[in-house]
Amino acid sequence: MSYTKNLIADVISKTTGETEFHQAMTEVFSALAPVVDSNSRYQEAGILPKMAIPERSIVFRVPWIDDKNQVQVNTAYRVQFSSAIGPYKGGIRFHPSVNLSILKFLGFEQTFKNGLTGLPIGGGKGGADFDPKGKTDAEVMRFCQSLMTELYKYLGPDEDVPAGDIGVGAREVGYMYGQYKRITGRYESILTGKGLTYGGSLGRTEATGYGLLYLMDNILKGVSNGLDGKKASISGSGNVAIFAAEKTYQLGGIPITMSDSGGFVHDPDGIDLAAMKEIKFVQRGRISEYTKHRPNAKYTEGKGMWNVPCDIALPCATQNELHEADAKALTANGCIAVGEGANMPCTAEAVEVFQSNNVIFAPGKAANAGGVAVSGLEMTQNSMRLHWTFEEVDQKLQSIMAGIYEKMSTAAAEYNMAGNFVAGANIAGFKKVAEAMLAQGAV
Ligand code: NDP
Ligand code: 2IT
Repeated sequence: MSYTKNLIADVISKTTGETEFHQAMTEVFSALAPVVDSNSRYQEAGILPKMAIPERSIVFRVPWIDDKNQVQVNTAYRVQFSSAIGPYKGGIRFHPSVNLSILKFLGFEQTFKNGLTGLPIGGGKGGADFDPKGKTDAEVMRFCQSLMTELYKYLGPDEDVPAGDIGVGAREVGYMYGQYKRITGRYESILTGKGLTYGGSLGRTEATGYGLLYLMDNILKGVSNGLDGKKASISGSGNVAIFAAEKTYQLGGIPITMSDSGGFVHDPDGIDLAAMKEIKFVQRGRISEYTKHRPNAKYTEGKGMWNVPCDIALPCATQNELHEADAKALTANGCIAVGEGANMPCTAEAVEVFQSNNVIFAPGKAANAGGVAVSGLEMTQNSMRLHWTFEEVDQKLQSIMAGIYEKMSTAAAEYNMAGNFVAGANIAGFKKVAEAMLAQGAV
């Protein structure tokens, strides 16, 4: 067996049950085979075996009191994966499905993603199996405060800087930031995605969705007239999905579907974003309510969204939401490009279908890197104690996404895999982190 195949088998055997982590690690290490086979330095210094284990994982309980004065308790985690190129950086997720495997997969991906941005940020991820759905603001606040009462020990502007992810947005970041400040008495950049009144960056809210579309536009300009007139199917209706839809319109495309965990809407005239923002950001409601605003749109409960014909597919909800059968349906219906707004939304089998049918495929670690990139820019502004305009941030985001396109294209071509952005993104992200690890000493 080859070096990477052996290593993948070894990691899997030592991390039983961590299926999401196995999936992410197998994809990356498989893509790296030509790099490590042709460069003995990486093998000699044990770079890959080290990358497969987080520098540190913290697991802790979060007790809190609900509105009925009952004690509740959740499990929370912070996986500090890699500090090779900067302080640990990556979001916090609140979702009942959260476990160590999911956070290890996310922290592992984040390490290479952050490497691709060109910014000095390491990789990490955290979260809790807390379900914010149906909780009052006061309950969410008490949960966030209790979580930070433990987590603050491990954070610092030069140590670990979390941000939002599924179930964590401006409200939660605000409550966590307030508690950190209350405990430590320090006003410092230990979270990004902060509110604009207390150190947040303009453009961070929009950054992941906007960045995704900047990257897709860059790619599509090489093969057609960019996004102009293209119908986009977008899953999810959270932070990433809504701003992906907004930038789709701005670049001349038409978003026609969106979803949540209950079902999806298909609006052939184009999604009404004002209505969607009202339902999701103001009312924190369900997507089924959308047809009250748009009688011509159709709501379908459950799955099946990827059967709607579209030109480009942008999965922006969660991991493993787009399966082999979905990929076959999209391909049969003429979809020409897929961009992962979420982290690992396409299964390995789905990716294989896209690649073998020459559907352009932009993997999450490149396509959704705009969010963490602007988080990096928020850290920079906090250090400088100044504030850039929206236009300045957006300009930097565009050039970072153009840089990612360039890096993944060049790396793929270097290993005779031109157009394979999975290989290109993994190789380019890996080299950045691996070279830093080598330079800092073998052990
Ligand atoms: P939000 O919580 O704002 O939105 C998540 C959306 O996905 C909601 O519509 C939610 O529906 C849906 N969803 C979540 N879990 C599931 C599930 N198990 N099954 C079906 N639908 C689900 O999160 P974000 O938009 O911030 O994150 C979306 C994805 O993008 C995640 O993969 C995240 O890791 C990734 N990402 C986020 C970045 C950011 O800056 N926020 C940066 C880079 C990547 P419902 O409300 O019904 O649960
Ligand atoms: O997956 C991701 O890149 C994020 N959730 C954003 C992380 C960040 O630190 O902004």
